[in-house]
Amino acid sequence: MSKPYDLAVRGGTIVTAADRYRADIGIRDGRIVAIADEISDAAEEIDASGLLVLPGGIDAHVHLAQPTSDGTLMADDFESGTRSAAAGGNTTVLPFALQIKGTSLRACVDEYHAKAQDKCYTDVSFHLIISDPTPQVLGQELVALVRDGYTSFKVFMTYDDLVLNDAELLQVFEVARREQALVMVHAEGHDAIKHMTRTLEDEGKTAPYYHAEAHAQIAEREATHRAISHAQLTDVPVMIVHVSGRDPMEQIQWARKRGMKVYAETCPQYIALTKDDLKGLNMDFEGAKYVCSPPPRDEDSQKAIWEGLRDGTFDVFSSDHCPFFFEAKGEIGKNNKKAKTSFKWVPNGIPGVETRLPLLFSEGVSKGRISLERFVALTSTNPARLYGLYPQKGTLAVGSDADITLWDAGRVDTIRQENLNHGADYTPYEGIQITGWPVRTILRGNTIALNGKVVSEAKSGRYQHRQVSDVYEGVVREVE
Ligand code: DUC
Ligand code: ZN
Ligand code: ZN
Repeated sequence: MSKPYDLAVRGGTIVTAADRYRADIGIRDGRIVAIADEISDAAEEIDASGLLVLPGGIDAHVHLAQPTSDGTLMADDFESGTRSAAAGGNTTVLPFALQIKGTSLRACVDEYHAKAQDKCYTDVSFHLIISDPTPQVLGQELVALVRDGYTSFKVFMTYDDLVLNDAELLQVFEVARREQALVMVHAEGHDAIKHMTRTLEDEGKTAPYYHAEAHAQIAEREATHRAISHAQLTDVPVMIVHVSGRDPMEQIQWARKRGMKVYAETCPQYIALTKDDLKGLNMDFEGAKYVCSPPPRDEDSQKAIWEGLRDGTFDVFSSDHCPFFFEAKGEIGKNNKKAKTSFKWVPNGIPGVETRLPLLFSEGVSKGRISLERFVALTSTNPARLYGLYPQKGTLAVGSDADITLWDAGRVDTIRQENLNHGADYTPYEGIQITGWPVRTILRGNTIALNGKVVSEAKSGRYQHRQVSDVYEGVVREVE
């Protein structure tokens, strides 16, 4: 007679965003069907004794196989990017389907699906990027896409080929409110950055390090406030992504005190790097390895970010994985411009999907800065709630997908490029010692990664159509 469970995860300590307890998990047809003191009647068992049993990581901000304005190839496609994600303890990732200016949003989404088809080790779901909010896009395409389950989209306040002006931002926000989509905002002031870039170049300051000065925190603070003001005018919830330090955080706190629904994300680069990393070895091109936007700041900002991770200013901790080959950082393909002549040509972005969870676990949980429950909230439960995947994803409960990551809280190892699975040829986190590693990643009941390596032959990741974000229902935030 067949057994009641396909798989049992036995003997571990379950941790959710709300609690932790000792129990076994019973799984059938890819879902959790029982959580009990003892589950022994399974076709297969995984011994999790001595391990923590967490919901699979959800990385809500990654860039894979995304077209770039200068033709630079991203270092990860869906295959290598999701392999890397799985090895790093993730079961779902959310990359961006980017609208190329002058083209149909729907066509871009279809093309992006074609790139992902049969290539994914983890589950995936797409945010949209709106770069060209024409009446056709705002009135028809976006409305239909949100209704089809693309319930979040990103807008940019900088970059020549992506920036929306204030009138466009307001129009897009109106559509988001009407259709109940969550708007994600890249908040950096375009004109301020351009001005700073020109000034620095005129002074001969062209090394990668000056990227950090051009993308000043003041420009981020200003844009964050402007985005919040637009959200207030249009009465729409917003998510400020990749917040880098104290100044923009204060704007977010200012808005929340006034009852506004402003949500916030931060990333590993803002706890593990500073702008000094952009100096490289001696203000040389090595610094390009750390060029991302917003850039890493200083130690006071890192301190502020930790406060925000603890006190609930931040809802989500994502990687902003945006990988380029080091060589590509120095050589811009299509325009044949040499990035070595100015920081402004260096592609913005660094890899991090595989190291996000270990870095926050080690620097946060192992060092006593945040609790395990808060770790789960920031890296799995809140992303699931905010982006319409909960409770199918983001928790361990009867009825949820059996997306589970086992953690060895005592395992000590050092981040090394040679051990990573991403496509990039370097990691900005080389040499950082990590205490606490994901040792097994289980997607819908099947082990996809073991000890940092993908073990499943099948690329069994599925596309996830999403529900409306919980922000339209009410509460997301759980604060310690
Ligand atoms: N914004 C991102 O979200 N990722 C990489 C580059 C950028 O500007
Ligand atoms: Zn961005
Ligand atoms: Zn990003």
